[in-house]
Amino acid sequence: MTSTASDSAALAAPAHNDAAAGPAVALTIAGSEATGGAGAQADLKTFQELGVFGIANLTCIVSFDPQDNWNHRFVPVDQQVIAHQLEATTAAYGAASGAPSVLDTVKIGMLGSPATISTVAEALARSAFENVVLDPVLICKGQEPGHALDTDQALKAQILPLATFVTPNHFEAESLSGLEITDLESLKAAAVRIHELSGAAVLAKGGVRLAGPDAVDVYYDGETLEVLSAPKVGDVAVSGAGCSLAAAVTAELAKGATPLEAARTAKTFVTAGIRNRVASGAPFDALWQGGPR
Ligand code: PXL
Repeated sequence: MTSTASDSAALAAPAHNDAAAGPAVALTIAGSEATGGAGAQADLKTFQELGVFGIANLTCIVSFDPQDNWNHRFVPVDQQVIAHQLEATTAAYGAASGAPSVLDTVKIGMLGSPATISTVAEALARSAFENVVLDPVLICKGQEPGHALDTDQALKAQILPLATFVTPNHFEAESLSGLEITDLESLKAAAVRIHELSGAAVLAKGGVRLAGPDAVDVYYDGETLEVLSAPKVGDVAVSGAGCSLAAAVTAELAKGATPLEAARTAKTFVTAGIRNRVASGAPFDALWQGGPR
């Protein structure tokens, strides 16, 4: 089935929350991005905005360097500390607590090193998450390329097979699929290929990278292929758009939405956040998660 959805779809209210049981709960395993545009900060703001109790376990701390073209200064969190955060979170909210598990949905953002990928993969293997949303952050501006290659390979080998939903951007979709993406047809082919490789639902983002008046993304889950399209807002990517899109998918899945519903709501959420973006002294604006309000 092929269809086209526009951003006119209303944002879903957090209808899946059970008032007696409290809000849905979601975990993000992600890096801190100090200026608040991207990373765990964007994820938590998105969760809150969509009515989901958010938890962040930090993998690294990224501080842009205004003296060096805003490249990323990247500091990993100690492996033991990452493992401890995951232990605390799954003990408190997961099946390990003895109480009914309320945490069955996790988002994975920037991991940043092969060591962190192994630590997270081991923790995920011990837990039974129903929804594992992977934002396959492959490149961090300013990272040493050899190091980034190791990280890419480890992510593909150890985390991609665990994912139930993947949200690659243009560059990441080319890297994961091995295909060159120049237009909507090649974006569709890449989404299909990444599904075949991972078994996950795929939301491949063309964003501002494909020519034309619209920001076009492709959803594919093995049965349904849907093009999600919204008029472009400017030609420059906005900080936090990718993180917020994947976080919105995560929040919706945590509330019980289907993957396709989650993708549609996330697209609408991010489009509104880009329209209402926040300018700063950095050369890129940041998405405002309160945009739909
Ligand atoms: O937008 C990708 C991203 C994810 N996570 C962290 C980041 C960035 C980009 O800056 O810093 C921590």
